[in-house]
Amino acid sequence: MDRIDLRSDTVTQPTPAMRQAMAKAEVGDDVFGEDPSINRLQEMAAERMGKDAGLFVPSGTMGNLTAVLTHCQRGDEVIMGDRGHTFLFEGGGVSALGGVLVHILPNLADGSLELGLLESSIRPDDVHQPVTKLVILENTHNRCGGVILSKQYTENVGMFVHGRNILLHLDGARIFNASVALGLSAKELAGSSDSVTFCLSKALCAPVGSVLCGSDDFIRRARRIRKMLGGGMRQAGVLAAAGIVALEQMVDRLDDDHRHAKKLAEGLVNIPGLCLSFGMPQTNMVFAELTEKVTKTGKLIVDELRNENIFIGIVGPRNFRLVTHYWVDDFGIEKTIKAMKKAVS
Ligand code: TLP
Repeated sequence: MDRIDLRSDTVTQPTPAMRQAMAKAEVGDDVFGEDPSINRLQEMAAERMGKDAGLFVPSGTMGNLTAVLTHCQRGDEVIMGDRGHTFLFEGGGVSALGGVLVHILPNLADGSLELGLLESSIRPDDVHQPVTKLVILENTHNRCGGVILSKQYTENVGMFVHGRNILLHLDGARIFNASVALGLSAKELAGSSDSVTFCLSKALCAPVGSVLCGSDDFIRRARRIRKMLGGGMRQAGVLAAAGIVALEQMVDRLDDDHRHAKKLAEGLVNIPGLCLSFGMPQTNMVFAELTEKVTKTGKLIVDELRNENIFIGIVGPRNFRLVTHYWVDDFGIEKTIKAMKKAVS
């Protein structure tokens, strides 16, 4: 029986085209800057993001950490959302490894940070206080429901911070989901950021890797930080080769994942005992929770589904996350809805 794995789009396996490209990849020593496949991927990535240059990193976490450590000195402060991935799920790396203070603001339901609050959070030029150096936004916003930040909002924040000598980093792990859903290029969505990370190994199906993009000077400095973090890889062109296929073949099809997420949400919302935590999905994530009437725990429901070879994420005692991706088809969605109905009722 085929497994249906909706825990995350990080579970995606490389496609046959990726495996072929990996087998044939031309490689070199990337610490010397001599891996042709990595160089090509970095150029493609920079072009897609509208930046001068790109840097291949093993993970989204390392991409964000490298960005923060490149932009900030020890003792500087970075403002980010309280539901942001960098705050919740990156092991506190920016503080532990970079000595950077984290200043959190509440994420609004649409994933944004309120501009008035941002304004009042910026530190005055005062020797007692840390220097506000950077703001981080996330698009799509994972823990706000896979919601999309608009081009206009990101541009507004960019203008706002640049007018105050502050930089903007965009965690665009799933920026292509936002781009496809809005019908805008990733470049348009990342335009006002000083740096952007996007992931190849989520819905784009590559096995490993993210790319950090920014100005030539930023990437030159980021390369040194990546090396310091142990992320300088050697013949990693075998990985970049899959990333190139990801960019060439896997972006336009993300609409299918979004359609599947809607179908899944429509099915789940009709099950008595379940409701959607953040309304109908905008991209590939469905968050659902048990209503008070249900006596079973979330864990029990997850275990019952697992017995049917269906894997879903648990993100709270009664809260679930289901993420659609290339390896889940219409049949998988229908089967998941049926199994949920059985488990919840
Ligand atoms: N997110 C993972 C988990 O860590 C929660 C997931 O399953 O969604 N930024 C965002 C917005 C992310 O969602 C993730 C991964 C990352 C960065 C980190 O990427 P990796 O896992 O490559 O370090």
